[in-house]
Amino acid sequence: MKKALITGANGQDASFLAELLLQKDYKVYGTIRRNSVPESQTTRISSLRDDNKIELVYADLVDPTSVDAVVNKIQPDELYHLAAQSHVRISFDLPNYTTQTNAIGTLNVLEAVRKTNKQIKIYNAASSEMFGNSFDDDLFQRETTPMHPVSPYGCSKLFAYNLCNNYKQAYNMFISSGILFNHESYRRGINFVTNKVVHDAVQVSVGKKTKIRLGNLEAQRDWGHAKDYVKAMWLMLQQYKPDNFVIATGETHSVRFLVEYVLSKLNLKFHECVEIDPNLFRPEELKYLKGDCSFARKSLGWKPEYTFESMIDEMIDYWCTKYRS
Ligand code: G4F
Repeated sequence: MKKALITGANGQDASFLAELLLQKDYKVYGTIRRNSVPESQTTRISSLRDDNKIELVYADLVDPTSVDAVVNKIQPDELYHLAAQSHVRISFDLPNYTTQTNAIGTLNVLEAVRKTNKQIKIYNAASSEMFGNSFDDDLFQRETTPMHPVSPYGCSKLFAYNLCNNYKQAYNMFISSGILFNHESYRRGINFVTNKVVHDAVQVSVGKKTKIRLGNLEAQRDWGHAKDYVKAMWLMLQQYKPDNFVIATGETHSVRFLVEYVLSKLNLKFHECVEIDPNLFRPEELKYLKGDCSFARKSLGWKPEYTFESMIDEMIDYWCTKYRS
């Protein structure tokens, strides 16, 4: 039985990945941090936890002794490094914490593996936020597009990405980074724009709320489904040699389009319920993302199954079931 260790076990991606790995008969371990409200700490994996399908261990990325201890104790075949401070807007409020967690935290993971067993295969969660406002002449971002991040989050992820490339070469380690574009689902935190719009719009439709407060509506994103994207993570670690892969849909939509789509599905009027809140704008904004995942399609045989519409429709159904029953 293969052993997988997932850092950041309660995240959206970790929950889908754990389910996938369990279907594939892995023994799955996940790290969680100490939290003053433990009862909300494992909400996304509560069913896996209740059935003892996932084993949780305490570790904090910024505490290297804890990371070393966990890697040493579990000796996984595959390590999926997903834990991060993943909110871009919040990274401007918590730049030091974001950098410590995402950049130095990744260093701590790499060092733990290097010292324990260099045969452990590592998946590193990189991000399209690393590109910043940079794209190729054909308006796509791909593995070779220059990276000029525009947020503390993006900078921290680029540090981690470069470090992974360095450790791969210097120590001959198996480290693959997935440059994942935005990926969503009903399990997304409701302070990310897709789930916020759907959640709040459903609340407006049932009279629990009157307004949806939003920031920049003109930003464009390439939104895919997290369930599709965790399949790509697993495929990356089944290859003969490590590499870095853009994972995206190749379609882009503005936040405005997302809002209009959701409101039309719920028969709500834009001018009646959307309010712009200047506090939700970022000091610097990444304006446009559209990923070319040809390399992943060709070498991993990966492609997204969900469309933008089927993903958002699933999210609408989820929140309608919750609030209308
Ligand atoms: O949903 P978002 O917060 O996602 P963002 O910033 O693109 O980052 C996500 O994707 C990255 C991949 O590129 C990940 F690495 C990262 O961890 C995260 O998962 O915002 C999307 C867009 C932005 O342009 C933002 O300015 O929506 C705009 N927006 C407008 N109003 C809003 C809001 N974003 C949020 N979170 N909340 C708003 O009210």
